[in-house]
Amino acid sequence: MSSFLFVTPTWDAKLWAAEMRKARPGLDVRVWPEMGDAATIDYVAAWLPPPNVVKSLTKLKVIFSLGAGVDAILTDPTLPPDVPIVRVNDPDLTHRMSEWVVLHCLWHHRQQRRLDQQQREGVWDSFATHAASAMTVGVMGLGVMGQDSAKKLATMGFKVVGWSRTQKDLPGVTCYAGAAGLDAFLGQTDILVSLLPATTETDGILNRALFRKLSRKGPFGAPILLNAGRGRQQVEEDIVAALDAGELHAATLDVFRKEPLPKESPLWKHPKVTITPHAAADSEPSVICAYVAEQIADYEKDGTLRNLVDRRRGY
Ligand code: NDP
Ligand code: OXD
Repeated sequence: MSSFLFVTPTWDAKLWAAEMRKARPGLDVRVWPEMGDAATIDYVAAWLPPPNVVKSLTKLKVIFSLGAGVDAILTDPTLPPDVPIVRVNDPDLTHRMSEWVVLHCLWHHRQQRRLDQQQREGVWDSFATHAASAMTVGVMGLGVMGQDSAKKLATMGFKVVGWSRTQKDLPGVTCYAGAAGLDAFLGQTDILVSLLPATTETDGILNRALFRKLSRKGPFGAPILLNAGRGRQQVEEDIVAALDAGELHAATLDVFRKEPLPKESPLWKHPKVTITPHAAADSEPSVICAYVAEQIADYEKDGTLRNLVDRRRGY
């Protein structure tokens, strides 16, 4: 019988363990810190593991990230270097993210904040609106999440451009890649959506200098920012300053440098900011456990693992 350990100090690991037992009956599922003999554990699923815990599992075969993002695992400096890391790539998570992206693009495009204000004030003003095709949405990160969002945004009628590390070819999406393609991508973008992973290269990429390169030809005269990638990508003081200076029209932020977002952050009460609490794409325990169970079954059959993390790239 194989053994499996959850190491999730900030999540409800007992709930996850119950789902894992349902997904793979017969698996010996344990929850850190009550892990028994560390040398008997074959698999670990982790989110923000404390240092030396994963390292202590001397017979470990696979590390599973409980999220699509792996920064919460790679921050452990004591991680054993040779154990493969598998991340989540599941349609349920992807579709949830696309819902968030499409919702917030439409929310800004259809000026819902203004309509809510009008309702509060009892004002009937059917102001002129514009077609989705008047806006270009620029998706940073054309991986699993970015590609699905880009496709759905194009279906809604938005013009869509995308940017990634390596060149992509996607129907209906003009694709740019790398440092050489960044300015051309930004220059067309009226709504910037970040679905990038947190890496040393993407740290702080959403800053004021970048915002100044975005298009000002859209219907609102200034660009809109959406970030559901990771908070480390955004310079929060720059977002506030750019909004106050009219260099950004509005922002929807799901991720923050510090989570939960501290009470004193000016983002909470900023009139041009919409906040969601790292909930763009919720990890549904039953779905993620079924995905992990399937990977274990394939691995135990013939050694196959899918959606492996490239540690050097950082995602
Ligand atoms: P993928 O690994 O499939 O895609 C990442 C994309 O980012 C790839 O297209 C990659 O380019 C691109 N990229 C990485 N580094 C750079 C760079 N330096 N310059 C340009 N492009 C770059 O990840 P997913 O789509 O599955 O997920 C993306 C991120 O979304 C996760 O890492 C996580 O941080 C976040 N996330 C947030 C959630 C939330 O609820 N807020 C939920 C789930 C995920 P290339 O294809 O060329 O390698
Ligand atoms: C993820 C997340 O990476 O929930 O899956 O942020």
